[in-house]
Amino acid sequence: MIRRALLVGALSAGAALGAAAPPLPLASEAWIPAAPPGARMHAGYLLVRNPAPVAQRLVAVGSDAHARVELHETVVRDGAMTMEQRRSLALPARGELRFAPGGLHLMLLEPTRELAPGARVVLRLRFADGRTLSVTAEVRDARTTAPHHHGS
Ligand SMILES: [Cu+2]
Repeated sequence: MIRRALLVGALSAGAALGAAAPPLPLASEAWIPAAPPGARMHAGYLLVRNPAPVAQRLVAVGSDAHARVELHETVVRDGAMTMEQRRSLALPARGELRFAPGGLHLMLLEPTRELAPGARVVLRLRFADGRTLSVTAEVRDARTTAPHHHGS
């Protein structure tokens, strides 16, 4: 009886270990609108998908071309468009997190090298469970790839 109980215990520990490591989220469509030379910040856009049946949480992003990265959301407050920082973002089970112009974006601050169109930047996403995911973003001329809502 004791031997059987131990075996059941070992099996459930194994199942718990498996459940703790769901498939890693997938990142794609990563791009950075080119900014004027000398710009001190860039926006970053991408799509993050979660194939797992459990929710994830994006807690930090790093860039190989910026000193720091913040998670921002563009919102309208008192009739004015403004950006708010998010400390982390929920990634629903089997859902997605879309960073796109006018909404969620990465705020890439203090570039450490010049980013002309065509340049590549490696973004590293870190999740609440400690796992990380890297994706390469291409710098693109924003005027030809996305509608610009500031006019002119
Ligand atoms: Cu921002």
